[in-house]
Amino acid sequence: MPLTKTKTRSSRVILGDNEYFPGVNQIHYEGKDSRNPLAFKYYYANRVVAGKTMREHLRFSVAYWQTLCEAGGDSFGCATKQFPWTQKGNPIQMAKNKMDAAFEFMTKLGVPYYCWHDFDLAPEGKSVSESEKNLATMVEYAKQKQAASGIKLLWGTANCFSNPRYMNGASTNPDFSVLSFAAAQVKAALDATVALGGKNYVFWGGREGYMSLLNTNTKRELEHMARFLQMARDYGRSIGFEGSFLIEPKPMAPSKHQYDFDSATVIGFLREFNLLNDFKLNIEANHATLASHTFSHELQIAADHCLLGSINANRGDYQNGWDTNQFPNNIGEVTEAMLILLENGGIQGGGINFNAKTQRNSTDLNDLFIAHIGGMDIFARALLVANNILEDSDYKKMRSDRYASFDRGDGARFEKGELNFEDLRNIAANSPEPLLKSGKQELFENIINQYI
Ligand code: XUL
Repeated sequence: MPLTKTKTRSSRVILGDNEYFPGVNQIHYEGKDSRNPLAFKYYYANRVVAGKTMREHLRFSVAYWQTLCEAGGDSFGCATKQFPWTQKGNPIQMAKNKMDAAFEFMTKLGVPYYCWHDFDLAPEGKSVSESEKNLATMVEYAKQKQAASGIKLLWGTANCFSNPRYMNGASTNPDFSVLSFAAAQVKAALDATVALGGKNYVFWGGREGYMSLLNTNTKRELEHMARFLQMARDYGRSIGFEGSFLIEPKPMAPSKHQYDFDSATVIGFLREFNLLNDFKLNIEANHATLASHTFSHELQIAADHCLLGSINANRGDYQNGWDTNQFPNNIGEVTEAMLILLENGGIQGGGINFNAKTQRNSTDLNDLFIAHIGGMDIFARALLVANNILEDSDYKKMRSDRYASFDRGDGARFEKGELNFEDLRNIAANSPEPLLKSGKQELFENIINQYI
C-alpha cells in the first residue's frame, strides 16, 4: 500500500505519530537509464517473467535487526548511526517508534515481507513472564501495522545467542536450566509468529556448537539439539503453525565450530533425527562463503533434496574471514543463484530476506533505501538474465548432454538398479578405453557472461 501525502487512516496507522523518512517518497521503477538513486532500475514488481511476476518470484523481505537495529558499532568503536527511533525513553514506546519507522520504510520501499528476532521487536524483560508480556504487547501493535500496510511476516525467530546465559549454547548448553530458558523464548517466539501469520520459523544456531572440543560432549549436545527441535516442532504444530521450520546453516562465528555447518551437514542431521518432514533450509550467501562454499553450491545441495525453504541475501568479503553482511551486488554470483531457483521451481514457502546491513560509514538514513534498492535490483536483473539463459541458450542441453550415456543402454540399466557390480566389471572389460570428453567449463562460463 503506497503512502499518500494526504494521510488516510491506513497511512496514519503505518506512519504512527512521526514520519521518520520525510525526504523519501514511494520508490518506483524508472528503468536502467535512470540517474535517480531512489528508484528501481530493474525491479518492477508487476513485470511477468516465466509466468510469474517479479514480486511473486522474489518475495523480498526486510530484516528488522539489520535495518532498524544495526547502528554501525563494531569491536573497535561505538555506533555511528543516530537512528531517530532509538533515542532513550520508555522501552515499549521506543519499540513502537522503531516499528513505526520499520513499516514506513518497508511501505515506501514496496517489500511484501519482513522478518524479526523476538528481541528486535520487543525489549527483553527481567523475567520470562516480563519478556513474554513485552512481546505480546508488540505483537498486538504489529498486527495493526500488518493489516494497514498489507506487509506480511516471512519468518520469526528467537535470539538465543546474545544474552550472556547462552555463552555455552542454548539447546546444546551443558546446563539444563539454560536449555529451559531457550525453550521459553522459542515458545513465545512461536506464539508470536503464529499470531502474526508468519509463513516460516527459523532456527539459527549461533552458539549451538563449541569453542573447545576438550570440554564438549558433541554426541550429547547434538542429541539435545534434536530433542529440542522435535519438541519445538510439536509445540508449533499444536498451536496451528502450518509453515516450514527452517534451519540456517553457518559453520562458525560466533562459535568456533557450529553444528549446522553447511547444507549437507544439516540435511544429514535432519535425516538422522527424523525431522525432514517439517524442516527445510534457509541459505545465506555469506555463511556459504564462511563454509568455503559458493552461495550456489549451498542452494543446489538444498534444492537437490527439495529443502530450499528460504534465502538470506547478502554477501561476504572474500579477503575477510568473517560475516560482513554486505548487500548483494555481484551479478555473476546472483545470476547463478537465480538459475538454481528457476530450475527448481522457486523458493519453497520462503523469500529473499536481506540479512544485510549498511556498513559502519554509511550513516545517512536514505542509505538504508539505497542499499535495499541495490539488492532488489541485482536479484531482479539476475532473474531476467537467468530466465534468458534457460529459455534461449544451450546451457541446459549442454549440461544434460554430458549425462546422455545414462539415458540409454547399460547406463540406463545402472540407474534403474538392474546391474550388479560384476556386470560393471564385465562391461568395462569388453569396452574400449573411454574417450576423453571435454567438460566445457569455459563455454558454460562464457554463456553466463554473454547473457549478463
Ligand atoms: C547470523 C544470522 C542471523 C540469522 C537469524 O549470522 O544470519 O541473523 O539470520 O538469527
